[in-house]
Amino acid sequence: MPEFLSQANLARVAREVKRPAYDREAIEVGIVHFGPGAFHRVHQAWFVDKLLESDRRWGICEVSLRSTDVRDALAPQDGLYTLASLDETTSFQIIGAVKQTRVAPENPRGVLEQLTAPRTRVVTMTVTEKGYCLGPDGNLDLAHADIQRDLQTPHAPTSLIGYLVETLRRRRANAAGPLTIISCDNLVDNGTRLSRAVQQLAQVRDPDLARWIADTAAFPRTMVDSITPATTQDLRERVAEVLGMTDQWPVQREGFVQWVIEERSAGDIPDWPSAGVIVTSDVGAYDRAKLRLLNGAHSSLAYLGLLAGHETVAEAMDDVDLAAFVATMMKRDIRPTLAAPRGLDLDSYIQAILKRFRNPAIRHALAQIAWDGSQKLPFRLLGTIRDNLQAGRPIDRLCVPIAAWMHFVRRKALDGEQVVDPLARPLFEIGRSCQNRASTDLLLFVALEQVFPPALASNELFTSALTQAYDGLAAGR
Ligand code: CS2
Repeated sequence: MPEFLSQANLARVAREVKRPAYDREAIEVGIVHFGPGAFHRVHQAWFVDKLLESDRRWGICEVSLRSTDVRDALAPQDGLYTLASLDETTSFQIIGAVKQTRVAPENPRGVLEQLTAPRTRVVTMTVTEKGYCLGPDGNLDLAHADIQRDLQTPHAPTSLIGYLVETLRRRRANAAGPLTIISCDNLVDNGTRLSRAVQQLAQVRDPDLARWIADTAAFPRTMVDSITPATTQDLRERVAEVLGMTDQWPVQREGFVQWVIEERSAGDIPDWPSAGVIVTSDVGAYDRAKLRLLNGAHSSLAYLGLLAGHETVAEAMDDVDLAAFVATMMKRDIRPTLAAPRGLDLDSYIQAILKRFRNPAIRHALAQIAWDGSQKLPFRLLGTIRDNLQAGRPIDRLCVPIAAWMHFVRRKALDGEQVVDPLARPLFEIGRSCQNRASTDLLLFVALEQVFPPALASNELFTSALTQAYDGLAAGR
């Protein structure tokens, strides 16, 4: 029988692997996190692991809104897992910050109990763009099926927003103390959007509650960054060898990791800077620079790279023409839309990102980045296109990855496959109707109001640049 990673086996883990430098028994839960995916576990949980070395009040209770997978993997391991940092140097570390993982549909009461406990003072989340149930105008989509359900049974919520509103209502009733609620998703102005969505649901339930939330809760904006390829069988085997025992769900990331949080809180919060988190009033500039440069380039490499037959980001970067195209787009088309955050030189930032994309120690699948294009493109590329149109700057290059996404959808449909995306169904139908010509296909795509705001969809400069890009790619193959 192979040994499993667990609290009891921790002392037997190979010496070179870093272990929690604190007494796990003494940790209290102070943070509830929604969305216990790999990104959370390599990023926020890693920062909290450091924090716990000096302050034991901030252990994490993870909440999954749907899947039982992470809980099933981590519960037998007492919440312990391995983080592999793969870069110029390689290191392995056991993270001990996760005290428990709960699955909301199985145990909604337990989740609400934890959220309303006076010791819980911070709620964080990585639920991806679609988890916020926002409509195309950035407001809460009150017609969304989950939000409708939360309006019908507000005391037994389903969605993230439903949970937050119900939590705040109960905390108010029980005088459980204020909450700082931190979105860690790649959305422009994530905290502002989250705050608005919570306000809007609360307003429908009880305007008094909405006012109280506005007065007492804090929703700082954040920028999160660390490239995190999904866990593979290879990683599991490598970790087992290094540890000398089995870890059911190790996670991996590059060496670089950054978390910037807006200086805004309600009540007690961790001493974030002591764990290496940057706390600033200037988060918007970081956020925009990262989303537009890194994520915009990532999505571009994903769709163009897949069309060219590449599998990973590093492979796409080895394609000299593709790498040059993306670098030029970053420097000439994206950079002019950005104000540099204090202390960050944008030219060096671009070079550093390109170097990170070339990291030979990780295999980051383009197919993973291609997920959820309908949700990601508005933040990553369409905002830049809008700004350039307004400023009279060219948008031709920026339309190429948008056209590549359309071809990606078309090709998948041709193979009879749906893309991974909340709009998978309509995209499949559109893809099937495509004829590989802009004159017939573009209209089908730009009619998707969730992706293309009407003002952009009807902009002639946009449609003509997109036409050229789409037909150019169609002619290419
Ligand atoms: C990637 C991001 O999967 C994706 O869409 O662009 O997850 C990216 O790796 C992170 O935002 C980097 O911080």
